Amino acid sequence: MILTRPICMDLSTGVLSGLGVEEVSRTISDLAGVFGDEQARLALDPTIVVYRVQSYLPAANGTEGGLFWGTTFLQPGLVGDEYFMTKGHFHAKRDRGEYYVTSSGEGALILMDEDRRTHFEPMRPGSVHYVPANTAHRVANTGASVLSFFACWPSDAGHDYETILHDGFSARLYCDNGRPKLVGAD
Ligand code: M6P
Ligand code: ZN
Repeated sequence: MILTRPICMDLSTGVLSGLGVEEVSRTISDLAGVFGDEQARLALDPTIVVYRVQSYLPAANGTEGGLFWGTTFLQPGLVGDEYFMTKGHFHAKRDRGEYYVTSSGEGALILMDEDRRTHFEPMRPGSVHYVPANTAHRVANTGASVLSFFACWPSDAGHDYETILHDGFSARLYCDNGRPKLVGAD
């Protein structure tokens, strides 16, 4: 028996609506240890919302074979010279991949493999990004407006934030004379 109902998505803004859509916000105060310049983070208003995630999780978390759907809305801004970005994670089940599709704005998908090799893919409306298994992923907003992107990931992937909080990515994306520059990559 099918127990789910369709939800709605505004294709231009990424906004999700309907029964079962959940939302979380990440403020400057939630992002301790994420940016390279902790003093610059502490100097900002802690209540600033850096990003919001709407998600539709029609299967129980951990279900093998199910899929989750979500939209992330990432504000433009800087912490020091580093672009506002998501926390970033590996999947707890490392062999699970994910798709990201940009709906609005400009950004960068930063990917790091398990050998700590980091690179980024520019994000623009319509760009489709495959996040392979065993790959940490985070998104930075490199533009002047909200960056929104859809994501689809397996319901048993899970989020491993601890590895990134502890070891970080091997490179950070800075604003260098108005342009993104990945610093620390091989
Ligand atoms: C995408 C998906 C979500 C993730 C969100 C924010 O929507 O990958 O699973 O939660 O981005 O990223 P993070 O959890 O790293 O803050
Ligand atoms: Zn993921």
